[in-house]
Amino acid sequence: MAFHFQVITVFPEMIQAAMAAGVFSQAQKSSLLELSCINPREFTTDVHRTVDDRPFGGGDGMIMLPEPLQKSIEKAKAQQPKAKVIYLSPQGKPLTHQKAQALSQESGLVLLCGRYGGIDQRIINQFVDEELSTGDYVISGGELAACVVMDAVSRFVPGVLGHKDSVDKDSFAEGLLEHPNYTRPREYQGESVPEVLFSGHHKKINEWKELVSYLVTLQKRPDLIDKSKTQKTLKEAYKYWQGLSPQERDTLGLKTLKDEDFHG
Ligand code: 9D3
Repeated sequence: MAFHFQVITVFPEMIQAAMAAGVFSQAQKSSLLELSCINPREFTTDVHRTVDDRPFGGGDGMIMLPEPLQKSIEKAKAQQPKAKVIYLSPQGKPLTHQKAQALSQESGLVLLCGRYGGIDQRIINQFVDEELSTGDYVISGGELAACVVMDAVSRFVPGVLGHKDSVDKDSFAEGLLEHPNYTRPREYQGESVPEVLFSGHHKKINEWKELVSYLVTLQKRPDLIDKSKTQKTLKEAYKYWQGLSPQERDTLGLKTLKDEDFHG
């Protein structure tokens, strides 16, 4: 059975457009994934098809009415009784690699998108299993966040990624950022591809990738170093970095790594 994403949104065309390219779209065609949208406007009865109203007590922004949302959730649940209901909101926990992987173990998800100033709290209380955010910044609604969740989760659904692109090798699986990559030509604008990559010595190449990953992470996201369970020690990375020329450091993208970064 395909993993079924059901998105509740007043902008279904935004969802369909965003998911119409790349691996997600291919996986839909091969029936590994299913995507459907439910528009709360279907469940309005007035001529204006109203889905929102002013907040009680005043304040900026309109709030989405509970009834069209409840009916949308009930329609989704009628198709997938066991699916988790996730509300995309700035108040949610930020999505992580671990969370995306855990959600891929479900049989499907109902993703509820708010617009305007959010939704009536009673819908969250009565129907939402989990609240998720994409990060600590404001976007205009839940739709782009739902697309981010679907993209990240679907990568863990068996068969969605070709065997050539494995999720286990993704940088966040290891807790570190990825090493730099190079393709032809071997020399470009005065910069040469690191010699080790031509050695054909796969053990050596993998050790190099791990070391450079560690250094890139130390430079760009030192906060990740503490959380990662990498075997590579700070000392080993420092020794390797000290042996590099300024040109070699530039080519590895390590321009701004400083001696102090190893001692903090
Ligand atoms: C008007 C005051 N805003 C307080 C922060 C309320 C507000 C409600 C709804 C602000 C933005 C939104 C729309 N954003 C989302 O629905 C959203 C979101 C986000 O803004 N940031 C990160 N992740 C997400 S997931 C959904």
